[in-house]
Amino acid sequence: MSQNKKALVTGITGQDGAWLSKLLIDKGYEVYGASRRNSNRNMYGLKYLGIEDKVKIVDFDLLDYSNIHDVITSIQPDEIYNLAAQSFVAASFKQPISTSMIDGIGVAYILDIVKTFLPKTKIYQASTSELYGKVQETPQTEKTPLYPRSPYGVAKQYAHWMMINYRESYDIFATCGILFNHESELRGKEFVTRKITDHVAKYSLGNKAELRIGNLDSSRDWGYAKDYVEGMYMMMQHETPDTFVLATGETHSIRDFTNYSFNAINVEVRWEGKGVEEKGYDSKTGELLVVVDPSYFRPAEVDILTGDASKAKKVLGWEPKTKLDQLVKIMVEHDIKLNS
Ligand code: NAP
Ligand code: G4F
Repeated sequence: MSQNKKALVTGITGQDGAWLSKLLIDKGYEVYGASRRNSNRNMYGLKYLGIEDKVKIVDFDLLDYSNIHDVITSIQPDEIYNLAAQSFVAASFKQPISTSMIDGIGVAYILDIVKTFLPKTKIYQASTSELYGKVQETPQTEKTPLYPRSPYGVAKQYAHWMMINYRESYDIFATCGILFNHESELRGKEFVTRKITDHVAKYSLGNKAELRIGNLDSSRDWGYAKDYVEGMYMMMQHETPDTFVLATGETHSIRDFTNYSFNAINVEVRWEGKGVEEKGYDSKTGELLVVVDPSYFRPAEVDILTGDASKAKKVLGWEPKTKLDQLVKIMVEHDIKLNS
C-alpha cells in the first residue's frame, strides 16, 4: 500500500500529467503537480478527471535550476515523474535551442539535484519512441540502436543517456519509459490524432471545412494514454531502475487513423490521387473531405514506428488494453460532446 507517499508530477497541465495524477491519487499518493507560471494555466485535464482540487500545484520551470532545486528539496518527494517537455516534434525544428534546454538540460538539473540532496528519490523520465527515428530494426525494443530525426528526439536522447549514466554512476533510481505514441481525449489539438478527431467531430456537427493534413503515409504505433500511465507507475514500483518500452505492437498510417475517425461518424472515405495531390472524398456523396497541405511536412520525418513491449509484459506484467478503433471512438465521442 502506497499511502502517504509523495509524488512530484511535472507537466501536470499536459495529457499524461492528468492521467498519471488520477492514478496516483486513487492509490493514496499526495500529488504535487509542477507547472510553469502562466497567465492562463490549462487545468482542463485535471477538471475532466475530477482531481483539480486534489493536486497541489507548484510553480516549476525546467529552465530554472534554482526553482527546480527549491521545489524538489522542499517537497522531498518519494517519486518524481518528469513528464514536462516541449513535446511537439514539429515545433522543435523551429525552436531547437529552447527544446534542447527544456527536454535535455532540464533533466540533467533534476538528476543532479536528486543526486546531491535526495539520493533516495526515484525518478521516472519520459523517454520516447522518437529516439528510434530513422528506425534501425523493426520492431523496436530496448536494445534497438537510436537514430533521432528531430531536435526533440536529439534532446530526449541526451536526457535518456543522462538517466542511464546517473543510474550507473551514482546508484540513483533513474528509470526510463520509452513510450510509443499514446493518445486520449486529453491530447493536445496540434498532434495529428486529436487534430483529426476534433475536425471530424466539428464536421459531424455541421462545419463542412476540409481537413488539411500533412504526411498521410507516416505510420505510428498508437495506444491509449490511460493504459500507458499504469506502465509508468509499474516501472517505478519495480525493485530496480531500468528502461522499458511501452507499445501496442500495431502500426497504422495517418490515412488509416483518418478512415477510422470518419467511420466513427458513419462516413466512408474514398482516396484518390498520390502525394500532395491525394484527396479524400465521402464515398456516398462525393464531397471533398481531406486535402494534403505540404506546410505540415517536416524537414526530416519519422516514417514508421512499431514497438515491442515484451520486456514490460514479462517483467512488469504490463499490457495495453485499448485497441485503436476503441481509442478513436472515445476521442471522437468526447470531441462531439465538447464541440456541441
Ligand atoms: P504534453 O501534453 O505536451 O505536456 C507537456 C507538459 O510539459 C505541459 O504540461 C507543459 O506545460 C509542460 N512544459 C513544457 N515546457 C515546460 C517547462 N519549461 N517547464 C515546465 N513544464 C513545461 O505532453 P504529453 O503527451 O503529456 O507527454 C508527456 C511526456 O511524455 C513528454 O515529456 C513527452 O515528450 C513524452 N512522450 C509523450 C508521448 C505521447 O505520445 N504522448 C510519447 C512518448 C513520450 P504548459 O501547459 O505550460 O505548456
Ligand atoms: O501527432 P504527431 O505530431 O506526433 P509525433 O511527431 O509522432 O510525436 C508524438 O509522439 C512521440 C512518440 O513517438 C512523442 F515523443 C512526442 O512528444 C509526440 O507526443 O505526428 C505524428 C505523425 C508525423 O509523422 C507527422 O508528420 O503525423 C504526421 N502528420 C501528418 N499530418 C501530422 C499532420 N502531424 C501533425 N501534428 N499535424 C498534421 O497535420
